[in-house]
Amino acid sequence: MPNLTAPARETPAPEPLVGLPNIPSHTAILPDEVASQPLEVDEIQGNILGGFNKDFQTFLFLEITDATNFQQWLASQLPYVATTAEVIAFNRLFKSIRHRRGHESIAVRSTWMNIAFTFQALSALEDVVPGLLDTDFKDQAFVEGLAERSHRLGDAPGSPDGWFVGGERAQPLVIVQIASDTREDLATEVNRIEDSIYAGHVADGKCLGSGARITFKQNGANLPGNLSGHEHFGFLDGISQPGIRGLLSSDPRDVLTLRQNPAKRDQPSQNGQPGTPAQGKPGQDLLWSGEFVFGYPKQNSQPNADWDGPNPIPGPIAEAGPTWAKNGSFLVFRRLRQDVGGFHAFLKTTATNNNVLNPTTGSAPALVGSRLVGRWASGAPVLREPDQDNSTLGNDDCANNNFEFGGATANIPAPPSDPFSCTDEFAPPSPGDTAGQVCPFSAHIRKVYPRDDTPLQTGGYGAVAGATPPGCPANATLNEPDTQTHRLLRRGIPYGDISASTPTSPVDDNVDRGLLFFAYQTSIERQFEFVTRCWANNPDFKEPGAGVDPIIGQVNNADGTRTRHFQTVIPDANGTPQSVALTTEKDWVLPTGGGYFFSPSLSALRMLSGQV
Ligand code: N7H
Repeated sequence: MPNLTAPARETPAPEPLVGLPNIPSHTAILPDEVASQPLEVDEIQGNILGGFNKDFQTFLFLEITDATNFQQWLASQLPYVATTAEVIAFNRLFKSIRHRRGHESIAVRSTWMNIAFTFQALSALEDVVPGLLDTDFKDQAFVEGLAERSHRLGDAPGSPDGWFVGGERAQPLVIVQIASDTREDLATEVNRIEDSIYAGHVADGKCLGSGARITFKQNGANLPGNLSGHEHFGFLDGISQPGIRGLLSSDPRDVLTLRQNPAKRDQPSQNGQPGTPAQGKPGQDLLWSGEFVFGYPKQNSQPNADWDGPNPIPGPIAEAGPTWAKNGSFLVFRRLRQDVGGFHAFLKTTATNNNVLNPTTGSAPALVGSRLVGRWASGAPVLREPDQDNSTLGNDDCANNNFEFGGATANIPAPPSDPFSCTDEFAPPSPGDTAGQVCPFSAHIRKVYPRDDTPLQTGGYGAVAGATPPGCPANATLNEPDTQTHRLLRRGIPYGDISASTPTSPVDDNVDRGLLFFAYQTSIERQFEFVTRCWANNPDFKEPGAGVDPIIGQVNNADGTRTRHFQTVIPDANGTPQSVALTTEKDWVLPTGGGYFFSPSLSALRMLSGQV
């Protein structure tokens, strides 16, 4: 059942069944955006741009055993594959009903299915789809697969052997993603799909196998009660996502991401034209859709590119290699086990060892946690609320992402009329934090998306000479146009039972629980792998000696240990920031499965199933 008591914390969504309004959040768009073709939302699978956003999800992993039979099975499933058009229409209807009622309801509910393939699975279909891979995929990470690349990501020695799924190199894996508002509807759809795989199907009067076997089944679910929307360590997740430029139809008001930040929209541009929108929600920079879907323009990564206004110019079209990959996207999956008790124990010990006091809330371990993540458990960013958690701020999507690390971010005054426009007048302002005194350079959200950060020291990428991880830029300068080419569209969901552990009372119960990390992108090398290797695992990013990301950073030291170091900044009893060097032998986030997949368009799926 949906959480009927959960507050509607989001700004309103457009009503799907009435005409598009002539208001700023819908109209202020770039000439280039209008000129480029609308997004082919009937072609793009629904979880990519729409986002399933469902409380209950199951993932079936299939191995292709017989390509001919599999093709026919796939053909039988095509009508069930959800499109972006369907998912966005539903999400808008759901949100507008929730907004009017003030809480969630069961007025509408839906169940979705999507499907994606490893390179090896596509190779297994080549015999029945001649010429399928005549043109190479350009992304070497996708071609090699996650199991082959696991060591580059810092995974523990022995990985990926023993993983629950995806540990075998060159395994032709298919992932079927099923998502629903209720446990019951999810079970019905999963049963239907499992039956079709076990029973096969009838063609020409003959009973054929499905050509696939289920090798692994993984359930995921939104956590219950107060932890709804949070991951197992206790932090609200899914707050910050890239905004995406592009239209859903030929109507120039029909924007995919509403432009809800008047401060980044309504000021006139240099040529006197209406303002150029640079953000969706406040802090949500708008990126060209080719960063996430093939066949559309990417970001312009030139260091001096005017990427966020007044006249941003798109980069080249995102091309996967094969032309049939248009409207598809790469999907990275990592099954990440979380040691919740171990993480909480570290927060508590660190607070005790460093005499951390938190006079306002009394929870010193929670304060340490906020410095390791960059947000408080409620989602409130430490840059806007350094001393204590603030759930009003954390729950408000007009305010909880409106900050930068470099400069100050002004509060947004109440807009005159547009109901979709944001204000965050109520929240503390963000002064920025160039020196990393409030949100340390090692904090998870600063590591994985440094926003407007530039190096403090000249002459490099924040890396110590000679210590840059292989394949990462040694002498490049961190700049925002480039940063925006390393973004991820995250679609993760927790798995496993909740833990009784809290930062003040850690409990180590040895239960398998964690995050099913999913992210869409058009380059696994430049996006997921780059963020992991060059930022999260790089102890000298963004400044020498910053240390690894305390949440997901992984290291294999020359002496065979996995000891991790990171520098954080914790206010002392007087509120003065003190720099603290922290060390741990533990990984709190441990990869236990995964894969690199390609999520094809609807017409590519028809082609793969022999329908054209
Ligand atoms: Fe992270 N956490 O609970 O600490 N993440 N993450 N992540 N993460 C984010 O803004 C977490 C992981 C990103 O735009 C938040 O949605 C945990 C991987 C990115 O400001 C929290 C795990 C990778 C962002 C967590 C985990 C990333 C982000 C703040 C593993 C990529 C957006 C909430 C178990 C390689 C940053 C939010 C931005 C945010 C946590 C994994 C990347 C609380 C527990 C593997 C890009």
